[in-house]
Amino acid sequence: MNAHLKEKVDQFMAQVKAKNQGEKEFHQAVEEVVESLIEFVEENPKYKDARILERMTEPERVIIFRVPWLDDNGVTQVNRGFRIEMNSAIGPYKGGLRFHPTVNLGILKFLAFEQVFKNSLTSLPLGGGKGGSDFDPKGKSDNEVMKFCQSFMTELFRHIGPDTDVPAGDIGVGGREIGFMFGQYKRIKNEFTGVLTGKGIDWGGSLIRPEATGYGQVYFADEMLKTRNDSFKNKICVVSGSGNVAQFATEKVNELGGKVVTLSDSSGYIHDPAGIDKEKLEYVMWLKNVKRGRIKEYADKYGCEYVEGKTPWGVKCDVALPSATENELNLDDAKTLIDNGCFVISEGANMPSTPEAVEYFIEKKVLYGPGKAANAGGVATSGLEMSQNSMRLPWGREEVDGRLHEIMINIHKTCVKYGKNDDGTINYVKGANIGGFIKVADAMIAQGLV
Ligand code: NDP
Ligand code: 2IT
Repeated sequence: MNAHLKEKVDQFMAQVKAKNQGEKEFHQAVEEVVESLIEFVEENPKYKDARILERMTEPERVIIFRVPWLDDNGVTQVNRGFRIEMNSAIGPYKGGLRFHPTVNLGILKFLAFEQVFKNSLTSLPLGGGKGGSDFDPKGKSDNEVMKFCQSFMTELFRHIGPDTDVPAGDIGVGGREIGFMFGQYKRIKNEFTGVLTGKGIDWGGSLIRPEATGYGQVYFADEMLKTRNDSFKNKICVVSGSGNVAQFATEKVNELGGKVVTLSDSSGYIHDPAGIDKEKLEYVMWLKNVKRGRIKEYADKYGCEYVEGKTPWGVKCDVALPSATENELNLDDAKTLIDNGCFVISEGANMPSTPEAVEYFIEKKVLYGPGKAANAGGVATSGLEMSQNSMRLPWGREEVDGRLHEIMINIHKTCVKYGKNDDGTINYVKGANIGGFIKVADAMIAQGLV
């Protein structure tokens, strides 16, 4: 970037930081996008004159509320609830809810900001939002989780709706939590509508929604591999996390002939050089979704290595699939991965790589698919769930999976269109940011000063 553009970015970021103090993940997400877009915006005065970047970095609405609930000992607990309604230029606000003790305003604003670009890339009519709470589901009984979810929805219900804002899952929010929240919404409103996605299959959910983020992440990686006439066949893959995204990324890698050798949680990682096959993955799903245990138990059961307190990036691989959380992969990890021969990174998590790691991947010209492109399959399939809810007509598994696959192929095409370098390599970060921006920006201009 030349000095003039760098100065523009610095000026813009100084304002963002002054207005959003202490929200470091939000600053990080905005800076990456603005660095990608500044040249494009400078070259297209309509965006500059309408101050689109200034408007896109200001949420349309932020809701913060108290969530009181009674634990199993009859003791009153108080958590904080949030919903960031970031941008509704191209559709109702759409994005997940995260329940994790680290949740705060800055984290949710970064996630909501990323969501706007991601949702635009899906080509479906979805605006961007995100929400959640600092509630920690770990160690809570089903009854406590239900009490919390009911209290959370008792306030959230008045701000959402099938044509207004449609939340879904994220970290700490899966089928169980969506069920409790949907039940409470329906009870308060006396309406059975598609107000949440990720619902159970017998009550308005879509087939393939649970699988969609991990499957999409692997479909995207597969498209990147194809640009080098390569495939997943016999590729060694390192996956972080062991939740929803990691589980179904592993399933799809196995289907495409690759081998996943690691999984992790916030305590450490397991390394199974023999590969996490179908049967072992079934055990992981039971361990994490039913027993709600720790990944260490996998190593105890299958007699493989468990490394406490570390991320898996030191394990030699061809493909890395970060699928746990933000900033889980730093510059040292990026160097280690590439030194070990890794040449594909497809992000299932949101912003898992630090800015220095991203810069290194781009400099080394490896196949690096940023989260807002690579993990868009989840929200895209949520969009398909909304369509089915509106029609009151469910699609079959193959129909949904086929649409998901096609959407991921098209997102890859968009990244190529806007991110192709002069030497023919692809900067997927630039491609995703410009590709996601244009539709939202043009819609904002068409709708006037809103
Ligand atoms: P889950 O709650 O199902 O799983 C999260 C996994 O990540 C767990 O293994 C968890 O370990 C680990 N993890 C969470 N926080 C941390 C942390 N601070 N440090 C280390 N490990 C951590 O969530 P999902 O699989 O749904 O989400 C994973 C990522 O994918 C997130 O970044 C999310 O935003 C993103 N994403 C999710 C989508 C979806 O459809 N679910 C769609 C698009 C992106 P532990 O159990 O120890 O906490
Ligand atoms: O980060 C994400 O895209 C999600 N957590 C999924 C959002 C959704 O509405 O399905």
